[in-house]
Formats: sequence, structure tokens, C-alpha cells
Amino acid sequence: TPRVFSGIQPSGGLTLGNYLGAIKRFVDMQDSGIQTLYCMVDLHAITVWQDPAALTRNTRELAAGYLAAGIDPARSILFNQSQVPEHAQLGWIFNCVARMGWMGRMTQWKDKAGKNAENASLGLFGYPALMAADILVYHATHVPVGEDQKQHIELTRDIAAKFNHDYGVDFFPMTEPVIEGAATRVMSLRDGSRKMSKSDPSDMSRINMTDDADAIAKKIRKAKTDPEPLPETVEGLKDRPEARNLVNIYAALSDQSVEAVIAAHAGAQFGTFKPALVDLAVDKLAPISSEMARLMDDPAEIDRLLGKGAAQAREIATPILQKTYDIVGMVRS
Ligand code: AQP
Repeated sequence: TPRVFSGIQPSGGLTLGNYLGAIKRFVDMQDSGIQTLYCMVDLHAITVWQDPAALTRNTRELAAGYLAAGIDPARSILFNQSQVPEHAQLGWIFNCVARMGWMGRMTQWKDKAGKNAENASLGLFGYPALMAADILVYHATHVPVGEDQKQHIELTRDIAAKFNHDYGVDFFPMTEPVIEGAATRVMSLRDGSRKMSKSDPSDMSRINMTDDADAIAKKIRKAKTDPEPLPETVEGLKDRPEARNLVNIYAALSDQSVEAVIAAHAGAQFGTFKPALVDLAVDKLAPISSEMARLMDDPAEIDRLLGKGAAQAREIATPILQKTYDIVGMVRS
């Protein structure tokens, strides 16, 4: 049976990249009739240092972001990872299945550990094995993610295949990444070659889901562009990463194709296109940020929802973990 799982790290405020690349598409999948589980992956967040008070606040704020964007706890299971211990338990088994060489080849590991791998946490190195467990502890078949997570989903398949092969079973499914839409890789507003990221030191590089209309307007007005007007065709965006990024953002926010946006704005100068993008972004994002603020006024209610979600998630995860232990040969009394 098809089942959707995805997660986001509560490692900072939500960005427009997380919204367009992930949450907005999670909402679409919720309406597909397939069972959906969405997670705040707090165990992943601590693979790099997180201030405890900030982690708590960011987890609740991420939950508020999911809810404000349209995730409905009556239709999706919404929870935080550390309240479902089966993730870490299956993660350990997968630490023993995955190979060091596989992990060492992950671009996220190379980007985040950089030249200072000696000083990176063991958890950061093992991140993809825990991510495989997040997905496979539900036998999830589809994982909506941004482009940057494709390699980790491929590794999830490698781990599933090795487990199945080593133990001679057909137990874990081959999960498919779902990477679609105009905004699978939203780029920094300051540098068209870098992805928009929560942890970018420059706040001007990203739109935060909590930014007010003035901040959104300022960031888009100051976004790096080239001096040319928008092209007549999509091919004309080639080698224009900053222009392409703004057009992609426009397309994703307005639920149009990139072709339709280019057709409507062909030949426009950024002096006209940017204000149109500001209007659209404020129109779409302001209701989400005000709803997030409202939800954040009642953290106890958020915690209650997450507790309920965790209990629902465990109902699915527990039998799958038990079966895994049986396959591995662990004695269960
Ligand atoms: N720029 C982006 N464009 C499209 N999708 C994106 N995602 C993240 N950035 C973009 C997608 O959001 C989901 C959750 O990501 P995450 O928070 O778990 O991890 P990340 O990819 O490491 O996100 P950040 O913002 O870059 O956080 P930091 O700075 O802490 O590393 C994933 O589906 C991801 O593809």
C-alpha cells in the first residue's frame, strides 16, 4: 500500500525553500487519498549544535508552520521524531547495514562537515541511515522532498536492498522520491548558485515564513539579478540562475508552470517583475505567517497535537520494528 512520509529539521526558522520545496507539496499530497505522515526531525537537527531553548521553540514553530500551511491533523499524522523511539531503534539497525563508504560519498555530509570532518559529530555522518529509518519504519513508498535530498533517498533504497538481501527477505520497500513542481531547488536571493537555506549567515539570502510584508518586499527588491529583461521563452533563462530562481518562485507561489509565467511576463524588466513578485509573495505568505503567530500563542495545544500524532505514528512503526527485530534474530520475551 502506498504511504507518504517526509520530514523537516527544526534547526531554525522555516524558509520559502522549505515551504515551496516541501510543505506546500506535503499539503497537496494530503489531498491525494494516500496516508501521509509528516515529521519534525529533531533527532536530525541535533547532528549540529542546537541551543536547547531554540530547539524547543523551533520545533513548535515548525509544527505551527505545517498547520498554518494546511496540514490537517485529522488527515495527516503530524509528530516530532524523538517522541517515536522506533526511528532511533531502526536507525541503529541501519547503522549496522549501511557502509562507511556510502556515507562518505554523501554531498550533504561533504558540504556540512567540510574540511573539518574530524570535528563533525558521528550523528552528522550517520544522518542518512537515520533518515532511511524515518522512512522505512513506516514502509513509506513515496517521499516528497526538494532536489537536495535525492541522494539520501537513493541511499535509503540501497539500505533497504542490502537489508533485504543480507537477511533473504522482501521486507523493506524501494521508496520513490517525489521531486516535482517549479521549486524543487529554491536558490539564495544573494547567490544563484547556492540553495536558500535556514543556516545561511545572511538573512537577506532567504525569505523566512515569519517575515512581515516589509521584510519580504525589501528582500525581493534587493535580490540579485542580471540587467536583462525576462526572456520570451523558458530556454532564455538558461545561464541566468538568479532570473530563473525568481521566475520559479513566482510559478510555484501562483501554482502556474514556468512557461505560463514567462508567457505572461515576457520582456518585462525586473523593475516591474519584482514588485509583481512582492505582491504575490505577500498575498500567499502573510496569511500563513499570521496563522503561525496565532498558533504559537498556545504552545500547549501544539504539544497536545504532537503527542497525539506520535501515538498514531507508533501504531504503524511498532509492528514494523518488531518484525525487523525478528528478522535480525533478536530474542523478544
Ligand atoms: N532551497 C530549497 N529549495 C527547495 N527545497 C528545499 N528544502 C530545503 N531547502 C530547500 C527541502 O525542505 C525539506 C526540509 O529540509 P531540512 O530542513 O530537513 O534540511 P535542509 O535541506 O538541510 O534545509 P535547510 O533549510 O538547508 O536547513 P539547514 O540550513 O539547517 O541545512 C527537504 O525536503 C528539503 O529538500
